[in-house]
Amino acid sequence: GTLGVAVIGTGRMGADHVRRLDEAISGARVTAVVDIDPRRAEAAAARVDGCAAHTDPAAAMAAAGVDAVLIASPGPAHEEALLEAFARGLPVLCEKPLTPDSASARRVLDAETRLGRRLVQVGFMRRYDSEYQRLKALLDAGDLGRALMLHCTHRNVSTPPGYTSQMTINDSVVHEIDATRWLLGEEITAVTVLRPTPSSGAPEGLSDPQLVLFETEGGAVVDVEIFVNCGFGYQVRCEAVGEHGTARIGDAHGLTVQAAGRWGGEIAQDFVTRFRDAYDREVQAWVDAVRRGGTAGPSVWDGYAAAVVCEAAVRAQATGGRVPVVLPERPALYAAPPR
Ligand code: ISE
Repeated sequence: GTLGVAVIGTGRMGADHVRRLDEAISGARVTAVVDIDPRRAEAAAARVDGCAAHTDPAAAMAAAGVDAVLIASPGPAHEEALLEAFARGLPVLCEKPLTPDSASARRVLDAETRLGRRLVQVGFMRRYDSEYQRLKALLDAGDLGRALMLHCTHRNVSTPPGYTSQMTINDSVVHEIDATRWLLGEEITAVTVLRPTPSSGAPEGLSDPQLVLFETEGGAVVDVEIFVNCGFGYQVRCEAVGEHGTARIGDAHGLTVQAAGRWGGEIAQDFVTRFRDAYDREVQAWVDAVRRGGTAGPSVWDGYAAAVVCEAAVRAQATGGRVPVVLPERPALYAAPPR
């Protein structure tokens, strides 16, 4: 039957997911929404027929007609919601980051391991972007030989008030952490962060841009330019350098116009636009897997590993040095590819 989904958190991503589930996804229906702000919850619920508004995640999960949970609240609220969903055996799509630090991510990992079955897909949506998927297929096919380096660019127009240098890692670079692990099929083993003199367009106290370097198990090196107040657009690019050639995605050459002696195109202004298709495919894949009784996509292990790398990166940022990443052994639950 149709999957009844409770959406927890109706901020920017949560509200977009409510709209997505309502308009673009087949096989699911939003039956409940939750927000600590009752007016915001009511406003989101009013958009969907038969959708109830709640302020308490546990009450929403206990409500009739709720078969699965989409967590889109701020990161610090994720752990409690995840543990509540585990207690009820409800499948979850959890927006990134899984949790804000490795200790809490570890508690979630241990809880799911004790449960003995995977209930969570983590919202690393780049894995569902068609360009990323083509790059991954090309690397897996081996035509470029072994991947030696990735050059990544991650730019945002501007940051909201309160955005800190640590958030550039935990909220933004976390995507390159997951993309690196996924594209190369290897864990990250060390992180270094370089901080050029900040742009005059950056808010006081924010290190922007930064250059983040990862080393991987197989000896690949990855550089990430993170520039979150670039002012001109939202850009995510990745070039893989292999032994026999290179491949590059994210140039957004969908449409170029040549007129009046110039050529050019548009640059997206935000991630909701740039990754719209990826979000659609991500949520549809989740709904399909859950309706088949399974789980798919990035796991709690992926969310945990990303949290450990983020912590190392924040330390590297503060010390200016190279910080090794130490991961425990991957539990058997996460060894096999999910159904
Ligand atoms: C935001 O939270 C995201 O997840 C976006 O994908 C990322 O590009 C942006 O920098 C983050 O703030």
